Amino acid sequence: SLSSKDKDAVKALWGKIADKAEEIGADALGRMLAVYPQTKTYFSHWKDLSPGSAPVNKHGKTIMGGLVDAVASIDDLNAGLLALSELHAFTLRVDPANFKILSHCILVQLAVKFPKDFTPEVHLSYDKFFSAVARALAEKYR
Ligand code: HNI
Repeated sequence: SLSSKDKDAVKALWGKIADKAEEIGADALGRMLAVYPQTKTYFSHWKDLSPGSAPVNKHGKTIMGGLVDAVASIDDLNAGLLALSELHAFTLRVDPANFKILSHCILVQLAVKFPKDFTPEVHLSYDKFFSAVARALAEKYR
């Protein structure tokens, strides 16, 4: 689980991420859809699923908003992400394996956008954070 050092590292870089959240979310989501085409099935009601399209950019921003809530509730992710977990489990029926895939795509963006800040230590803390977010999002599947 996340140590207080991990939480501090996540919060410290989050300030910078927030400034570029739209860009990061859009790129990560566009990459997920392009590189892991099985993830497209959940978004088949969108007109255009290609990277940079309007719905991809808009939903990238939405996902980052979900992560803003996650950072805010980092001390109790299960409670903070309860509604989102219910949505993804019962309504959207997203295979939880895909949480890892999207998390990875976001990590790539952090590494690219913040090469100096994204030290091995910060990388590890963010990796743990995304694992905890994925666990919390999958909580309602059990
Ligand atoms: Ni996800 C909707 C956050 C992973 C498929 N998703 C949302 C919303 C948020 C959100 C916020 C909007 C909720 C609302 O309308 O109240 N999703 C997150 C976060 C992660 C994540 C924080 C992981 C880091 N979602 C995924 C994954 C998939 C996914 C991995 C599928 C591969 N999400 C969806 C779909 C919707 C969605 C589908 C509805 C989109 C729409 O516009 O119809």
